Amino acid sequence: MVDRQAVTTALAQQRIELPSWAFGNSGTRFKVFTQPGVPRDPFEKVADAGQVHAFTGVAPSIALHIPWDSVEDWAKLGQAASDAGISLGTVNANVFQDDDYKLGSVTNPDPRVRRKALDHLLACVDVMDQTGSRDLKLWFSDGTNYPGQDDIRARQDRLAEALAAVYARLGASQRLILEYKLFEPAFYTMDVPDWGTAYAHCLTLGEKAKVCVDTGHHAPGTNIEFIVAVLQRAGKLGAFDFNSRFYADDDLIVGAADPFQLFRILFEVTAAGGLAASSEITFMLDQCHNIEPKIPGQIRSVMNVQEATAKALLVDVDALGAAQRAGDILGANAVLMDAYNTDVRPLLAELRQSQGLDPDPMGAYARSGYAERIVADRTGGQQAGWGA
Ligand code: PSV
Ligand code: MN
Ligand code: MN
Repeated sequence: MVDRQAVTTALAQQRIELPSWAFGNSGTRFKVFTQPGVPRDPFEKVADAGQVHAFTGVAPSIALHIPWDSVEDWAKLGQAASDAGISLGTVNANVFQDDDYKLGSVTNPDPRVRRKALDHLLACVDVMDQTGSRDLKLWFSDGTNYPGQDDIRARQDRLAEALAAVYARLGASQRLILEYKLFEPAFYTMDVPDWGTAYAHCLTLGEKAKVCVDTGHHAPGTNIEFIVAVLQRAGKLGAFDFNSRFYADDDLIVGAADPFQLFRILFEVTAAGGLAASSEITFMLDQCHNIEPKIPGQIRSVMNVQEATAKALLVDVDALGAAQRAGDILGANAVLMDAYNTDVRPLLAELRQSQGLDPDPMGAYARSGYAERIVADRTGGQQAGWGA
């Protein structure tokens, strides 16, 4: 039997972190479509993220990308976040935008470029000291395009050296979260292409190093929930970058392309206690809203994660375990599918009402007038980061 009260409590405690870059203009390499009212600076991104939390109640922090979100006075940005009802979260480093990084950042054959990249990563930890952020999320665009272009093993050595230097700089409660990606921008080898490579580096580094699973960073057909289960079992699942993909790293709204996959992932997480108060998994979105409005896009994303989580929590794990032990393949599968096929929207609407929120976050935001206000107040909105 599923304990409904426990499900509601777990859902009420869920925390989803929003990416600052979701609020800025974004696009593909073909075109960035600008939208009226988008934030002109990090303060306005924080304000917009606060709206998502105000209407969903489960998105109380915003991840920053440095230098896209760099400000003179971090305390002031922290204050703006707290005024908006949220806090500053994960710091994402950026060692992929400078011309210097053509042949890589921390794995670049040129020691000068490697030093520059490492200095940026260390500067990000300085930022974390000021923002109170726990996590430094590292994604490297480093890799090669052609066989023979560089020495694969030497690049791993350079990567290990840089990671060790960053790890040594972390404070007692800070963590290094290493993100992997199969391909793009490098097309022959990425230096951190998969969870195995990320896991191996994190294992060498130590307890404070964990892996980030970006759901868009795998080959089509990859069983992501298996990766999640293995990492979580090893105590190495640090964070998610949630998004949807139809083809590659599409960064579309999470749960839009394959809600069943999202459910399967979240079932592995919840079944292994990943939603418990003691869990240290950060549930972050990593998305871009190229053509749809951004704040509603984020609200929808948060709701999609909530719905998949609710379904995952509704799995009758006792019945599932009994069926598994009995070798009842179809019975076990039916237990899982029963939960997945449950309409959890009424349950979530009730939960919101019990928290003093509108049961319909999308409608409530649309009625709030915030969208019209920012269009009137803000001119010349900022690009999310790419090409800015
Ligand atoms: C890279 O594709 C990535 O997923 C990393 O998380 C980056 O930091 C993020 O996208 C934003 O560019
Ligand atoms: Mn990502
Ligand atoms: Mn990505």
